[in-house]
Amino acid sequence: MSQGPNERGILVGCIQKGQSLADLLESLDELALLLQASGGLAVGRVVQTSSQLDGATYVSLGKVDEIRWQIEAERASLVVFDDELSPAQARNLENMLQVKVLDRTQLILDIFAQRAQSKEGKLQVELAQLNYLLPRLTGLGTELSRLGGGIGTRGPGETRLETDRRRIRRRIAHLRRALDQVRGRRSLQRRSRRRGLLPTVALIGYTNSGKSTLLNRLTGADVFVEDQPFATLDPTVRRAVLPDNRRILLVDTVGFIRKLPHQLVAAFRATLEEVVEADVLVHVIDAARADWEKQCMAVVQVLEELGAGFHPLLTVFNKVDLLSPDQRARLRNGHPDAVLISARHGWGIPELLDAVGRLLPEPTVVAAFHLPYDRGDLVGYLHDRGQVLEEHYTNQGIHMKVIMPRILANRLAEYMVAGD
Ligand SMILES: Nc1nc2c(ncn2[C@@H]2O[C@H](COP(=O)(O)OP(=O)(O)OP(=O)(O)O)[C@@H](O)[C@H]2O)c(=O)[nH]1
Ligand SMILES: [Mg+2]
Repeated sequence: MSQGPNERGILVGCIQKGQSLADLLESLDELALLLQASGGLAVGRVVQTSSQLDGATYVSLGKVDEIRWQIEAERASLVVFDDELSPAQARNLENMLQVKVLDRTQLILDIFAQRAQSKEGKLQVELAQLNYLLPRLTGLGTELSRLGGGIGTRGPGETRLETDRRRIRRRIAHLRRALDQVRGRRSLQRRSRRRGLLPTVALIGYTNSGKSTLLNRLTGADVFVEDQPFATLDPTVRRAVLPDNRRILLVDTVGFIRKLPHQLVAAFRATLEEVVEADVLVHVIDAARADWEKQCMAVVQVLEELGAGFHPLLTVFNKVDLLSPDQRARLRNGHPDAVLISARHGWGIPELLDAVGRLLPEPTVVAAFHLPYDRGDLVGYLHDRGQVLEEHYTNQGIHMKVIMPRILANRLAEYMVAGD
């Protein structure tokens, strides 16, 4: 089977409503990187700027001719569309072009299929792939077998092509059950971590922004770092210590991307629960990219989709070693609440940790106090700063039991008595 390294692909993009040509070209640059990450090579581009789309082929018939011409000129074996194709469109295009036709979603799924390491990650990707393929199955299977394997056919791949829908449905049901089991175990693990009462900080951000580099820098971990999208798929959890000696758990997560396929957001929901359940999110931005603002918006959108839009969030501009002093000053002035760092060189790390510490919820304790009557002033203070559970006036003094921030309780250590 032609598992081509450097399978040669033609990229196709259409200007969407409200999109500029520059936006589209950026999106195609990213598509080229995705193709590269899945083992292929972008050898040509076709861009449709007019709105004369054809329902049956997505692009106009004139553009289909142009794609065919480029396939021949560049000896391409693959066409990748930047937008999601309907099952019928993919089928029509494949029949007309006689090469494999993929869309961005399938390409991302393919990369995920190659990279997933954990059992859960593998199950999630296969489930997402099958769910994506199921409606696209009629006839397509035989077409694809004829057109060979490689990009877009990995993962459940070859066996899928020969199976019928019924068997795929059975497989989907099986995957769901297996995932439920794995997830049950994971949430148990998470809960036992919770019991350790360590606050959790999740590193999130666009793919390739430097999250894993930062995790390694902060914890001395050795997480896989690479200049390519989706180096990280499975969340990694490590301990770290803040300057005030508070211990935290740091979670490295899968990177976000524009047009992140819904199937994947859904499939990775369990993994991304690490994000949703985190106490603080650290949004790592690649400040050296001209389009960091757009990447930022894509991240915020996914966060909202996950229901984590209102989490305490620290914005971190990474890779500032690649910026000029002027550019750095502009970022700093424009975003006074953000922290500028270079994960690679270790710049700005103490500031980052301080800022994280300020966002963490204050740990609270239940403390019991015995106050002599000459410190009656503290009664009001405890009512102000904590939630008073008990208050008794005795011959020896005032007994109080209060839920309050640990740091304040410690200041009154001389009046503290062993709680019950
Ligand atoms: N110049 C520079 N490069 C950096 C810095 N931080 C990370 N990089 C590089 O950026 C690339 C991506 O880094 P990763 O840490 O893998 O990024 P990530 O956000 O974990 O990426 P995914 O896991 O793919 O989402 C690597 O080539 C890093 O060496 C930095 O501060 N400065
Ligand atoms: Mg990573």
